[in-house]
Amino acid sequence: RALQDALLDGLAAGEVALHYQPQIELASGRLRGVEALIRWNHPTRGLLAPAEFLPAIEASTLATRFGQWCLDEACRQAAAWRKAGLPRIGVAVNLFDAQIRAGTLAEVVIQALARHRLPPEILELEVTEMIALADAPATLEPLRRLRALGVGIALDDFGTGYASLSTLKSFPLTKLKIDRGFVRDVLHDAHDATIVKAVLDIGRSLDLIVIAEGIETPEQEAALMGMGCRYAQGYRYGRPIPGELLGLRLAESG
Ligand code: G
Ligand code: G
Ligand code: MN
Ligand code: NA
Repeated sequence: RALQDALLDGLAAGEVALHYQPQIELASGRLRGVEALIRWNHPTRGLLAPAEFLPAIEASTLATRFGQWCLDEACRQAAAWRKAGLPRIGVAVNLFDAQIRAGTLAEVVIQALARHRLPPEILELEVTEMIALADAPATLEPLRRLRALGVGIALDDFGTGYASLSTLKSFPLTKLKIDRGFVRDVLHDAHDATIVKAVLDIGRSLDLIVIAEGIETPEQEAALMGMGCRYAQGYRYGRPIPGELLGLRLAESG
């Protein structure tokens, strides 16, 4: 309760922010998109990562409120980059499970896009396997509707949960994100390498984009490229940074 009150106060006081992590097209090295990641500039404790406060949001009615804020803030930032004439990139926003269960997701997303005059194609929603598993009509309908408008749908941390291949087929997906747990030891662990190859195969078969998360070294990058992976995200290409700084990087990337 205390943490939740503090979070609401922090949100009202402008202490909550989104940072943006680059997503790269490996062949060209170009910045193609960013993932928005929530941060809390706590007045006394400093910059807090999601692990320290996200559980308090997920376990409460705050999820729809913060989820809506994230969508609006990411759209505001994307519109600001566009107005500044910067190269056009996609913006991925993580969803809370509760945002989908709330039943208003499609309206919330459509309104955020309209408010900032953005085409649906620039937005991507990241969902977890837990969401994808609950393949109830109430979950699928809003995502299908958004997908039909052109919004991208990425399955986050793929491989760590229980999404079945038939779920993948019926779910309105555009992208698989290979969990960084499989990327970390891909050079030394034959099982991890096999899993990464399998995900890339599934992506090819189902016509989904596959992006590897957590790439930190040139060796990991080379291994993933050798397996046919075309997109990557990780500290090798940049940590999550504030929107103004990401804008400077976009300007340099011309
Ligand atoms: O950088 P990192 O510590 O930023 O993020 C940890 C986890 O927190 C991510 O895996 C992601 O699932 C979750 N997360 C980060 N930002 C958001 C957000 O804005 N909304 C939701 N729902 N989850 C987020
Ligand atoms: O939504 P998701 O769970 O995928 O959030 C990504 C998380 O992974 C964030 O916490 C982000 O800071 C973290 N992350 C991104 N790139 C790297 C990386 O190269 N190495 C490590 N260790 N963590 C990363
Ligand atoms: Mn994510
Ligand atoms: Na992830």
